[in-house]
Amino acid sequence: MKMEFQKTPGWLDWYAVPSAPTFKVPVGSVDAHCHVFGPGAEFPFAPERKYTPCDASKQQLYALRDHLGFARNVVVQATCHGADNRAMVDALENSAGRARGIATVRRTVTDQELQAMHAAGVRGVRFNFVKRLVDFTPKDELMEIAARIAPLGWHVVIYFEAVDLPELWDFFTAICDNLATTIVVDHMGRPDVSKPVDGPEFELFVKFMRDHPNVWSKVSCPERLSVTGPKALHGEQHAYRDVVPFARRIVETFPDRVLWGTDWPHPNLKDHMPDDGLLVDFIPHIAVTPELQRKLLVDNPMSLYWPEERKWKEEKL
Ligand code: 0GY
Repeated sequence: MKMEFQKTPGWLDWYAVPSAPTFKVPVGSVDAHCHVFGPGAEFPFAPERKYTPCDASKQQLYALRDHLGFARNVVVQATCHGADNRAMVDALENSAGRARGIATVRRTVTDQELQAMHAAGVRGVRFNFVKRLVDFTPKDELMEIAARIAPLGWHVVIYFEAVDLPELWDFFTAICDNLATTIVVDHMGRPDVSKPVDGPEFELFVKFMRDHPNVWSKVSCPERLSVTGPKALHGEQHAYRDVVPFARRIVETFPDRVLWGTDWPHPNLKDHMPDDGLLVDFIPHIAVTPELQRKLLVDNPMSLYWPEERKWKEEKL
Protein backbone atom coordinates (compact mmCIF):
# COMPACT_ATOMS: atom_id res chain seq x y z
CA MET A 1 0.00 0.00 0.00
CA LYS A 2 1.31 3.44 -0.88
CA MET A 3 1.73 5.83 2.00
CA GLU A 4 -0.01 9.18 2.04
CA PHE A 5 1.75 12.02 3.84
CA GLN A 6 0.30 15.26 5.17
CA LYS A 7 2.73 18.15 4.89
CA THR A 8 3.72 19.98 8.07
CA PRO A 9 1.19 22.81 8.58
CA GLY A 10 2.44 26.03 7.00
CA TRP A 11 4.91 24.17 4.78
CA LEU A 12 6.17 26.29 1.88
CA ASP A 13 6.51 24.38 -1.40
CA TRP A 14 9.48 24.99 -3.67
CA TYR A 15 9.05 27.64 -6.35
CA ALA A 16 7.93 26.04 -9.59
CA VAL A 17 8.81 28.81 -12.06
CA PRO A 18 12.29 30.08 -11.19
CA SER A 19 13.62 32.93 -13.30
CA ALA A 20 16.48 32.39 -15.73
CA PRO A 21 19.55 33.75 -13.93
CA THR A 22 21.31 36.75 -15.37
CA PHE A 23 24.63 35.42 -14.05
CA LYS A 24 25.94 32.66 -16.30
CA VAL A 25 27.69 30.10 -14.13
CA PRO A 26 31.00 28.72 -15.47
CA VAL A 27 30.86 25.60 -17.64
CA GLY A 28 30.89 22.50 -15.44
CA SER A 29 29.44 24.18 -12.32
CA VAL A 30 28.27 22.04 -9.42
CA ASP A 31 25.24 22.70 -7.22
CA ALA A 32 26.88 21.19 -4.14
CA HIS A 33 23.96 21.28 -1.72
CA CYS A 34 20.48 20.17 -2.69
CA HIS A 35 18.00 17.49 -1.66
CA VAL A 36 15.28 15.21 -2.95
CA PHE A 37 12.11 14.62 -0.94
CA GLY A 38 10.51 11.25 -1.74
CA PRO A 39 8.25 11.24 -3.61
CA GLY A 40 6.66 10.01 -0.40
CA ALA A 41 4.58 7.35 -2.18
CA GLU A 42 7.75 5.78 -3.57
CA PHE A 43 10.28 6.60 -0.85
CA PRO A 44 8.39 7.08 2.44
CA PHE A 45 9.56 9.72 4.88
CA ALA A 46 11.18 8.44 8.08
CA PRO A 47 9.04 7.82 11.17
CA GLU A 48 11.49 9.84 13.32
CA ARG A 49 11.37 12.94 11.05
CA LYS A 50 10.75 16.38 12.54
CA TYR A 51 8.91 17.71 9.47
CA THR A 52 6.96 16.35 6.52
CA PRO A 53 7.78 18.16 3.27
CA CYS A 54 6.15 18.38 -0.15
CA ASP A 55 7.51 15.94 -2.72
CA ALA A 56 10.58 17.06 -4.66
CA SER A 57 11.71 14.42 -7.12
CA LYS A 58 14.99 13.73 -8.86
CA GLN A 59 13.43 14.66 -12.22
CA GLN A 60 12.43 18.04 -10.81
CA LEU A 61 15.89 18.54 -9.33
CA TYR A 62 17.61 17.75 -12.61
CA ALA A 63 15.23 20.00 -14.55
CA LEU A 64 16.26 22.83 -12.21
CA ARG A 65 19.93 21.95 -12.71
CA ASP A 66 19.52 22.37 -16.47
CA HIS A 67 17.43 25.52 -16.15
CA LEU A 68 20.04 27.23 -13.97
CA GLY A 69 22.94 26.13 -16.19
CA PHE A 70 24.62 23.73 -13.77
CA ALA A 71 26.33 20.51 -14.86
CA ARG A 72 26.25 18.48 -11.65
CA ASN A 73 24.64 18.10 -8.24
CA VAL A 74 25.59 16.94 -4.79
CA VAL A 75 22.43 15.49 -3.25
CA VAL A 76 22.49 15.71 0.53
CA GLN A 77 20.38 13.32 2.57
CA ALA A 78 17.60 15.34 4.20
CA THR A 79 16.62 14.64 7.79
CA CYS A 80 13.02 13.87 6.80
CA HIS A 81 14.38 10.62 5.33
CA GLY A 82 16.37 9.76 8.46
CA ALA A 83 19.02 7.15 7.69
CA ASP A 84 16.99 5.63 4.86
CA ASN A 85 19.10 6.78 1.93
CA ARG A 86 17.06 5.15 -0.83
CA ALA A 87 15.60 8.32 -2.37
CA MET A 88 19.00 10.01 -2.46
CA VAL A 89 20.75 6.90 -3.85
CA ASP A 90 18.02 6.49 -6.47
CA ALA A 91 18.65 10.10 -7.55
CA LEU A 92 22.37 9.39 -7.93
CA GLU A 93 21.75 6.20 -9.87
CA ASN A 94 19.56 8.08 -12.32
CA SER A 95 21.90 11.01 -12.88
CA ALA A 96 24.15 9.51 -15.57
CA GLY A 97 27.10 10.10 -13.24
CA ARG A 98 26.27 13.77 -12.81
CA ALA A 99 25.37 13.56 -9.12
CA ARG A 100 27.23 12.60 -5.99
CA GLY A 101 25.63 12.11 -2.59
CA ILE A 102 26.01 12.70 1.11
CA ALA A 103 24.36 10.02 3.27
CA THR A 104 23.14 9.75 6.82
CA VAL A 105 24.18 6.49 8.46
CA ARG A 106 23.98 4.92 11.90
CA ARG A 107 26.67 2.77 13.46
CA THR A 108 24.61 -0.29 12.48
CA VAL A 109 25.37 0.32 8.78
CA THR A 110 27.19 -2.64 7.24
CA ASP A 111 30.34 -2.48 5.14
CA GLN A 112 28.35 -3.90 2.22
CA GLU A 113 25.85 -1.06 2.52
CA LEU A 114 28.67 1.49 2.56
CA GLN A 115 30.23 -0.15 -0.50
CA ALA A 116 26.92 -0.13 -2.36
CA MET A 117 26.42 3.56 -1.56
CA HIS A 118 29.96 4.29 -2.75
CA ALA A 119 29.24 2.54 -6.04
CA ALA A 120 26.13 4.72 -6.42
CA GLY A 121 28.17 7.90 -5.89
CA VAL A 122 27.98 8.66 -2.17
CA ARG A 123 31.11 10.49 -1.02
CA GLY A 124 30.34 11.62 2.52
CA VAL A 125 28.19 11.39 5.62
CA ARG A 126 26.30 14.21 7.29
CA PHE A 127 25.92 14.80 10.98
CA ASN A 128 23.34 17.30 12.03
CA PHE A 129 23.66 19.38 15.17
CA VAL A 130 20.65 21.58 14.58
CA LYS A 131 18.40 20.77 17.49
CA ARG A 132 15.08 21.34 15.74
CA LEU A 133 16.01 18.84 13.01
CA VAL A 134 17.37 15.75 14.76
CA ASP A 135 18.33 14.19 18.02
CA PHE A 136 22.09 14.54 18.20
CA THR A 137 24.35 11.74 17.04
CA PRO A 138 26.31 10.62 20.11
CA LYS A 139 29.89 11.75 19.80
CA ASP A 140 31.41 8.29 20.03
CA GLU A 141 29.07 7.15 17.25
CA LEU A 142 30.22 9.99 15.02
CA MET A 143 33.89 9.13 15.56
CA GLU A 144 33.21 5.45 14.92
CA ILE A 145 31.37 6.15 11.66
CA ALA A 146 33.98 8.68 10.56
CA ALA A 147 36.71 6.08 11.05
CA ARG A 148 34.77 3.56 8.96
CA ILE A 149 34.13 5.88 6.02
CA ALA A 150 37.65 7.29 5.85
CA PRO A 151 39.07 4.31 3.88
CA LEU A 152 36.43 4.95 1.22
CA GLY A 153 37.80 8.47 0.77
CA TRP A 154 34.55 9.99 2.04
CA HIS A 155 34.33 13.18 4.03
CA VAL A 156 32.21 14.44 6.89
CA VAL A 157 29.56 17.15 6.62
CA ILE A 158 28.40 18.96 9.75
CA TYR A 159 25.44 21.27 10.18
CA PHE A 160 25.14 23.50 13.23
CA GLU A 161 24.05 27.00 14.24
CA ALA A 162 26.46 29.77 15.24
CA VAL A 163 25.09 30.09 18.78
CA ASP A 164 25.99 26.45 19.41
CA LEU A 165 29.59 26.63 18.15
CA PRO A 166 31.15 27.59 21.53
CA GLU A 167 29.53 24.55 23.14
CA LEU A 168 30.53 22.28 20.26
CA TRP A 169 34.03 23.78 19.90
CA ASP A 170 36.02 21.16 21.81
CA PHE A 171 34.25 18.32 20.10
CA PHE A 172 34.60 19.78 16.60
CA THR A 173 38.23 20.62 17.23
CA ALA A 174 38.85 17.03 18.32
CA ILE A 175 37.13 15.77 15.14
CA CYS A 176 39.20 18.04 12.91
CA ASP A 177 42.45 17.18 14.67
CA ASN A 178 41.82 13.44 14.67
CA LEU A 179 40.34 12.93 11.24
CA ALA A 180 42.45 13.17 8.12
CA THR A 181 39.26 13.64 6.12
CA THR A 182 37.80 16.92 4.95
CA ILE A 183 35.06 18.38 7.17
CA VAL A 184 32.48 20.44 5.30
CA VAL A 185 30.31 22.89 7.24
CA ASP A 186 26.85 23.65 5.91
CA HIS A 187 25.82 27.27 5.35
CA MET A 188 28.82 28.91 7.09
CA GLY A 189 27.66 27.53 10.42
CA ARG A 190 24.50 29.61 10.15
CA PRO A 191 25.70 33.02 11.32
CA ASP A 192 23.34 35.58 12.76
CA VAL A 193 23.84 38.19 10.03
CA SER A 194 22.34 40.96 12.15
CA LYS A 195 25.56 40.79 14.16
CA PRO A 196 28.81 42.34 12.87
CA VAL A 197 30.80 40.34 10.34
CA ASP A 198 33.93 41.03 12.42
CA GLY A 199 32.19 40.42 15.76
CA PRO A 200 33.09 37.59 18.15
CA GLU A 201 30.47 35.14 16.89
CA PHE A 202 31.55 35.05 13.25
CA GLU A 203 35.22 35.44 14.22
CA LEU A 204 34.91 32.11 16.01
CA PHE A 205 33.76 30.46 12.81
CA VAL A 206 36.58 32.08 10.82
CA LYS A 207 39.02 30.87 13.47
CA PHE A 208 37.56 27.38 13.16
CA MET A 209 38.39 27.40 9.45
CA ARG A 210 41.74 29.13 9.90
CA ASP A 211 42.93 26.72 12.59
CA HIS A 212 41.85 23.64 10.63
CA PRO A 213 42.98 23.42 7.00
CA ASN A 214 40.72 20.40 6.49
CA VAL A 215 37.56 22.44 7.20
CA TRP A 216 35.57 23.67 4.20
CA SER A 217 32.38 25.72 4.14
CA LYS A 218 29.30 25.94 1.96
CA VAL A 219 28.60 29.63 1.42
CA SER A 220 24.98 28.77 0.74
CA CYS A 221 21.52 29.69 2.00
CA PRO A 222 21.36 33.50 1.97
CA GLU A 223 17.58 33.02 1.96
CA ARG A 224 17.79 31.21 5.31
CA LEU A 225 20.17 33.68 6.93
CA SER A 226 18.97 37.01 5.58
CA VAL A 227 16.99 39.50 7.61
CA THR A 228 16.73 42.02 4.76
CA GLY A 229 15.19 39.27 2.60
CA PRO A 230 14.73 38.77 -1.14
CA LYS A 231 13.57 42.26 -2.06
CA ALA A 232 15.92 44.49 -4.01
CA LEU A 233 15.40 47.97 -2.67
CA HIS A 234 16.71 50.42 -5.22
CA GLY A 235 19.85 51.32 -7.10
CA GLU A 236 22.59 48.88 -6.25
CA GLN A 237 20.65 47.06 -3.56
CA HIS A 238 19.89 43.43 -4.23
CA ALA A 239 18.38 40.34 -2.67
CA TYR A 240 19.84 39.02 0.60
CA ARG A 241 22.38 41.85 0.75
CA ASP A 242 22.97 41.51 4.50
CA VAL A 243 24.49 38.04 3.92
CA VAL A 244 27.05 39.32 1.41
CA PRO A 245 29.78 40.46 3.87
CA PHE A 246 29.72 37.07 5.62
CA ALA A 247 29.84 34.90 2.51
CA ARG A 248 32.30 37.19 0.76
CA ARG A 249 34.66 37.10 3.73
CA ILE A 250 34.70 33.30 3.70
CA VAL A 251 35.12 33.10 -0.09
CA GLU A 252 38.01 35.58 -0.10
CA THR A 253 39.77 34.20 2.98
CA PHE A 254 39.46 30.54 2.02
CA PRO A 255 38.99 30.51 -1.77
CA ASP A 256 40.06 26.87 -2.13
CA ARG A 257 37.76 25.56 0.59
CA VAL A 258 34.34 26.88 -0.35
CA LEU A 259 31.34 25.30 -2.05
CA TRP A 260 27.99 26.66 -3.18
CA GLY A 261 24.56 25.08 -3.47
CA THR A 262 20.96 26.07 -4.05
CA ASP A 263 19.59 24.07 -1.09
CA TRP A 264 16.62 23.25 -3.32
CA PRO A 265 13.84 22.36 -2.35
CA HIS A 266 14.58 24.61 0.63
CA PRO A 267 13.19 22.73 3.64
CA ASN A 268 11.58 24.53 6.56
CA LEU A 269 11.54 28.07 5.25
CA LYS A 270 8.87 30.03 7.09
CA ASP A 271 9.09 33.45 5.56
CA HIS A 272 9.36 33.11 1.79
CA MET A 273 10.36 30.58 -0.84
CA PRO A 274 13.30 31.79 -2.93
CA ASP A 275 13.39 32.06 -6.67
CA ASP A 276 16.38 29.81 -7.47
CA GLY A 277 17.31 32.07 -10.40
CA LEU A 278 17.75 34.92 -7.91
CA LEU A 279 19.94 32.72 -5.74
CA VAL A 280 22.25 32.16 -8.71
CA ASP A 281 22.31 35.91 -9.32
CA PHE A 282 23.56 36.29 -5.75
CA ILE A 283 26.78 34.38 -6.54
CA PRO A 284 28.75 37.23 -8.19
CA HIS A 285 28.15 39.37 -5.09
CA ILE A 286 30.00 36.87 -2.90
CA ALA A 287 32.56 35.60 -5.44
CA VAL A 288 33.41 38.76 -7.27
CA THR A 289 36.01 37.64 -9.80
CA PRO A 290 35.84 34.95 -12.50
CA GLU A 291 38.66 33.13 -10.71
CA LEU A 292 36.81 33.01 -7.39
CA GLN A 293 33.64 31.96 -9.20
CA ARG A 294 35.45 29.13 -10.94
CA LYS A 295 36.97 27.87 -7.70
CA LEU A 296 33.65 28.05 -5.87
CA LEU A 297 31.51 26.44 -8.54
CA VAL A 298 33.87 24.13 -10.47
CA ASP A 299 37.38 23.50 -9.11
CA ASN A 300 36.55 23.00 -5.43
CA PRO A 301 33.51 20.75 -5.80
CA MET A 302 35.18 18.78 -8.59
CA SER A 303 38.25 18.11 -6.46
CA LEU A 304 36.08 16.93 -3.57
CA TYR A 305 33.41 14.96 -5.42
CA TRP A 306 34.89 13.95 -8.76
CA PRO A 307 38.66 13.86 -8.06
CA GLU A 308 39.10 11.08 -10.59
CA GLU A 309 38.02 13.35 -13.42
CA ARG A 310 41.13 15.08 -14.61
CA LYS A 311 39.49 16.50 -17.68
CA TRP A 312 38.01 19.49 -15.86
CA LYS A 313 41.51 20.41 -14.76
CA GLU A 314 43.01 19.94 -18.18
CA GLU A 315 40.33 22.11 -19.76
CA LYS A 316 41.51 24.87 -17.51
CA LEU A 317 45.12 24.73 -18.66
C1 0GY B 1 19.20 22.41 4.71
C2 0GY B 1 18.59 23.02 5.88
C3 0GY B 1 17.65 22.49 6.70
C4 0GY B 1 17.18 21.15 6.66
C5 0GY B 1 17.92 20.06 6.46
O1 0GY B 1 18.21 17.79 6.19
C6 0GY B 1 17.43 18.68 6.53
O2 0GY B 1 16.28 18.46 6.90
O3 0GY B 1 19.19 20.18 6.18
C7 0GY B 1 17.07 23.37 7.72
O4 0GY B 1 15.92 23.13 8.13
O5 0GY B 1 17.75 24.34 8.13
O6 0GY B 1 20.40 22.53 4.50
O7 0GY B 1 18.51 21.78 3.94
